[in-house]
Amino acid sequence: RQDPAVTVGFRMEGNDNELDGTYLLIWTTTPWTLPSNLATAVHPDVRYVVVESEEQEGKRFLLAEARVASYARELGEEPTVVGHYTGTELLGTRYAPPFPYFTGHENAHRVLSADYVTTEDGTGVVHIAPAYGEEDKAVTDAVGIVPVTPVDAQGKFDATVSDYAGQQVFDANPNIIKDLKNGTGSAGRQG
Ligand code: VAL
Repeated sequence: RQDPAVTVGFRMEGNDNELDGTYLLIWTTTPWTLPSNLATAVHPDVRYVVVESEEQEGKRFLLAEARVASYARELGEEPTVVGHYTGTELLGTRYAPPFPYFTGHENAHRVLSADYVTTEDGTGVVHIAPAYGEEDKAVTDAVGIVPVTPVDAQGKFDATVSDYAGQQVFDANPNIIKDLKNGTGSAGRQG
């Protein structure tokens, strides 16, 4: 079965700088891994921008400069660029996870560096769930983040992920997408 791709904004906070309140845009083809998010990754040499979007009620979003045009439908044809960063400048930035199940997990929910991040698709920012991706795990191992594994041997969420407990991950996908859309973080895009 195929997973639907989705773009989601993670709210940056706790940085005491101008990035707080901006939504870090990630793109993933496995929405069911979002409850297990423990980090995000950028490429150190990629150029990122913060854009302010009238289409999104003046909210600010961070993504690779090279990917802004691909999001014209959601962010507008020419969203106002309010900040420029290299990936390196973003390293260590904190954000709130998309779901609250693993809030406070040690060393988690920061922007990390990964050389495999590209600007070929998505946003140039990778959602990291180490239990469900080999490359993801290498990145979190390097900074001492212990993976979380809230899916049982039958492919169902366990009680840790209370809202979807007992749901098969592929059945949970549409529910997760719907819940993220109702929150403030989503850029409201599928595909
Ligand atoms: N990093 C992958 C993704 O963005 C998974 C394995 C979490 O879909």
